[in-house]
Order: sequence, then C-alpha cells, then structure tokens
Amino acid sequence: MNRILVTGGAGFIGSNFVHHVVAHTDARVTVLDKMTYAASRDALADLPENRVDLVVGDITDHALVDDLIGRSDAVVHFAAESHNDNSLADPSPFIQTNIVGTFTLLEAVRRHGTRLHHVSTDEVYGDLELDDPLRFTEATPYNPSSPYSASKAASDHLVRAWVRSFGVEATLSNCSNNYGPWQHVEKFIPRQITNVLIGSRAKLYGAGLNVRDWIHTEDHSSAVLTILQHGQVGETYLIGADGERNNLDVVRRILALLGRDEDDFDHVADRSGHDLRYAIDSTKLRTELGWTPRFTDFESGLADTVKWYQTHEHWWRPHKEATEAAYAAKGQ
Ligand code: NAD
Ligand code: TDX
Repeated sequence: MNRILVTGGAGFIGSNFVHHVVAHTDARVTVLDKMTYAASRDALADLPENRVDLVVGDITDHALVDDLIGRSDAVVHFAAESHNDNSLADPSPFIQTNIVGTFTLLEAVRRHGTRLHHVSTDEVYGDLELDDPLRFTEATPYNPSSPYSASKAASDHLVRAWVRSFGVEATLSNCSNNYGPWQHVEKFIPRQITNVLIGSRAKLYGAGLNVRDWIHTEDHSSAVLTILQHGQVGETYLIGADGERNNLDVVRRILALLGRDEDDFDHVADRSGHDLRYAIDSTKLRTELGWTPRFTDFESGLADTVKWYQTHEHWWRPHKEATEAAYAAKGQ
C-alpha cells in the first residue's frame, strides 16, 4: 500500500491518522476533504510535502472520487458530518455526505478493485443501560438513535452489502468517543475546556449521568492502521480502550485541572433522544490482530488535552463565538 487516499483527512481524527501513517509507514497520502467548518489546514501544516497532499473536494463528486481512487492502493474513509446535535438541527448534510458519499466511494472502489477501510462509530448500536453487564460487540444488533448515527449505520450496511454482493475488499471499524488535540469546540470535551478558558461555565446536558467510553485519538489511529494492514476483508472490528466515564465526572475533572470549583457548571437543556451509555468490548481486535491501546490513563490524557487547548487558543478561538451562539439559541 504505497498510495493511501484518506477522506476527511483534515478533520479531527482523519488528520491524526495522516500524521500516524507518515510516522509509521512509507506510504504517500492524498487527503480528500471538502474543508467544511470542521476541517483544519493547520492540523496538516507540519507534514512533509513529498508525503502528503490535500485535494479539496466532495466525496459525492463521482468524477473526482473515481480519478483519485484510480490512483490509490487503499482508501481510508473518515469523511463525515460527525456531530449529533447538528444532525438534530438539520439532518440533510448527514444523509448526503454519510450515505451518498459512502455510496460514491463504494462504486469507485468496486470499479477499480481498491482496498477500503470504512471508519464508523459505536453509536450504530444505540445505547446501553447504566448497569448493563454486557458491552457492545461485533454481534450487537444495530439500533441507532439520532440522524447522525442512523446515517452512519446506513453507510455501514452499504459497505457490508458491497462486500457480499460485489466482492469489494473492505474492512469496517466502529470506535467509541475520541478525545485529543484538534477536536472542534462543538464537541463535549473541547467545549467544556474552552468555556472555562474564556471565563464562561461548563455546560452539562441534563443530569450528566450519560456515560461515554473515551479513547485517545492516537489509539484510534493505531487501530485503524492495524486493521488496514492486517484485518480480514469483510470483517468488522470494534475499537475501544475501556475508558467509561460519565459526563459529570469528566466536567468535574476538567474544572479541577483548570483550578475551578467542581460545581462551576450549568445544567442545560438535554439532547433530544440522548443515548445513555456506550461501552465497547474490543476483544476481537486485541486477540485477532494483537492491537493494544497506549493512552489508557484517561486522567493524564485529559490533562494533556487541556494543556493543548490552553496553548492553541489562536486555533479554536475563531470558532468559539458562533458555536456558543448556536448552542445558546437552543438553550444549551
Ligand atoms: P470531523 O467532523 O472532525 O471531521 C470530518 C471531516 O470530514 C472534516 O474535515 C470535513 O471537512 C470532512 N468532510 C465532511 N463532509 C465531507 C464531504 N462531503 N466530502 C469530503 N470531506 C468531507 O469528524 P471526526 O470526529 O474526525 O470523525 C471522523 C470519522 O470518525 C467520522 O466518520 C466519524 O463518524 C467517525 N467517528 C468519530 C468518533 C468521534 O468520537 N469523533 C468516534 C467514532 C467514529
Ligand atoms: O455541551 C455539551 N454538554 C454535554 O453534556 C455537549 C456538546 C455534549 N454533552 C454530552 C452529550 C454526550 O452525552 O456529552 C457527551 C458527548 O457528546 P459529544 O461530544 O457531542 O459526543 P457524542 O454525541 O457522544 O458523539 C461522539 O462520539 C461518537 C462523536 O461526536 C461522534 O462523531 C462519534 O461517532
């Protein structure tokens, strides 16, 4: 795999993956990214020009996608509309990018016989009770709750159908909640950190008892590269690092790291259809492909992330005001 096409490679997780590929392989990377509000050129800025190039374009553009895939040995597909709250406000771009975009890529890899890895989310499985002893596995039935997770579920089904019906050489992964540098301030952890940094208060949806299974984005990248290199075509792998925390605990930890009182947050309007708990059992990936996460100390990963936002205000500040205005309009 000398030439890898990374869709959505200017986003939070995609850009981390591009850095990971440059550091751990000899491959050349082409990023295909529409450069939506969620993309960042800065996140790719310090990469060697002879290893990485950026094509600004849309994954629903058949001709462009066909041309780029015809010149690639493998495609890693991160491009998506990724924020649940946005999907509740306007589902339309989620249908277009996440479903039609994935269909467009599938037709091109089918024509060219190109290896595909499809990046998805644990949200396709719906949610768990707080005291459910079982976690999500590759056998858990699909039960998505939001327009975002339903669009990702649809994209997963398309990939599986193209594997079975057309022999497309694809693998899939469903990962839990990522955190780390370059995550947009609309998402939970960056929103709370930057709220405190601008002198505002953290904002917790509902009672804050919802549980997310946090994984550092660098561990997500190493898992995706492992699956791309060693995964079995047609197989799905769940990616997780045993990082379950409820939102209230995470907010309190951020407040403590920034020297604020542990109750210095507001309870705001809950998300409609808010999933209660996600939890991943990643045994298959660990035992079959030998992957292990490296950033398993969530508290120290969170402390590093807080420091990163403290030193990158020039990057997130331009997005902060509009993001908060949109939340305020919804009572959040
Ligand atoms: P992000 O919103 O930060 O980045 C998405 C990127 O895709 C952006 O750079 C954007 O410009 C690009 N994009 C959007 N529409 C496009 C289009 N039509 N054509 C080309 N590019 C387009 O998202 P993220 O958090 O980095 O998520 C990346 C992938 O990982 C998504 O597929 C998401 O479903 C999946 N995922 C995310 C998480 C998480 O916790 N963030 C967890 C599991 C899986
Ligand atoms: O201000 C907030 N307050 C709050 O309590 C925000 C933005 C969120 N929350 C809650 C909602 C969730 O329970 O925090 C939790 C995490 O919220 P998000 O960061 O929006 O993530 P989530 O909805 O869990 O989805 C994320 O993980 C799975 C990513 O955004 C998805 O792309 C990924 O598929």
